Amino acid sequence: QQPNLLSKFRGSVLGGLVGDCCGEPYEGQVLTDGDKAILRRSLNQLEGPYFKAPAKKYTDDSAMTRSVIRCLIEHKDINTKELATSFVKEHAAEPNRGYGGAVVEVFRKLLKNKFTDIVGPAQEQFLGRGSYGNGAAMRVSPIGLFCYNKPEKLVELVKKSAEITHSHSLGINGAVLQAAAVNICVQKDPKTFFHDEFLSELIPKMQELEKESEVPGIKASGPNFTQQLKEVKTLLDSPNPLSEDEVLNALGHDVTAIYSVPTAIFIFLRAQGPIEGIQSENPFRRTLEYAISLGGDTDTIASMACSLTGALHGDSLIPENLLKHCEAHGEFIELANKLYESSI
Ligand code: R7I
Ligand code: MG
Ligand code: MG
Ligand code: MG
Repeated sequence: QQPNLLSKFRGSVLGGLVGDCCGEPYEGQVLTDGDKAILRRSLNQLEGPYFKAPAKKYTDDSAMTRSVIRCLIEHKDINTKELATSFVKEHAAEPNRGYGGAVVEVFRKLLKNKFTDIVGPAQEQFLGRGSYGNGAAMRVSPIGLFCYNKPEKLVELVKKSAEITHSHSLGINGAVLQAAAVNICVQKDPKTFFHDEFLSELIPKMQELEKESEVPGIKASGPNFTQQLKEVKTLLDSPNPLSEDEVLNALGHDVTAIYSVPTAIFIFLRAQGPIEGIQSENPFRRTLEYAISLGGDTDTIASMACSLTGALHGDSLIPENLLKHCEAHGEFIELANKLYESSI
């Protein structure tokens, strides 16, 4: 039967955690065939009979996602001052979670201005253009869940959550894209799920959004999310087997939002069917293994992709023992339950 709503919330939140924890050791790498074989064996082991091992550590992706979830639980809204304070506190307590290279400067300035100006520091990043990193997108999936019955609030809540660290339109719109994708997944029945239908809901939303963020009179240079989603569709509809190079040339896999969020969506969609070279029958496992095997920003891309598969299928596809190997999994189960309570 259709996974219930609570299961979808848990699937998405825990999927995000598992992707982050399992992707972390590979962040920034390009995987050889040998590395991929090791990855497969390691995931098989983690999914198999439970054994004692040091927990797989989460990174900034999950630390910041947790702050977003707590804020939604407490305020049923994004309170930017509280969320900014929570980001800064988390970072101060555990600065070595792998935060983005530039975002720590925002935290420093927020502390210095004592949270009197929440958005100014982000606006000063990169010579006043703002960051187009994927940091706003990597933490935003819970907003897609929270808005399952109030989709009209999604863009506003995402923008408020993003602007604390990211003011570049690509950084913000990438976050809207990830949240909107989660939001659609929550509504869908996995048994009748088709990528065409999913993309034909998502593409017009991004088209509308990107029209708004165009600066009048100035033609946007460089790709936008609408174009990248069309690339996703072209790749998925290709009659020929896809090479990794084709995927990476079209979509990328780096720490920028434009070259990682569409990639995560592509991985999620492709993993709904069999993928050459990946043996699992489980779409969640295929999402996780495929995301990491593509290399690059593996913790973030796996986290975003797995939170989509989790939102579609619910938590029943997440291997129980694999989850148990992830740091703070119990806490994230509780947070998912409470987020569900506060959303309905
Ligand atoms: O976006 P952000 O929080 O980083 C998230 C990434 C994820 O992969 C996490 O797992 C973690 O590893 O970091 O942090 P930012 O520092 O704002 O952006 C990340 C990086 O994107 C920056 O350090 C830059 O390398 C790049 N970047 C830019 N480069 C040039 N010009 C972002 N914006 C710009 C830019 O405007
Ligand atoms: Mg990280
Ligand atoms: Mg970051
Ligand atoms: Mg990352």
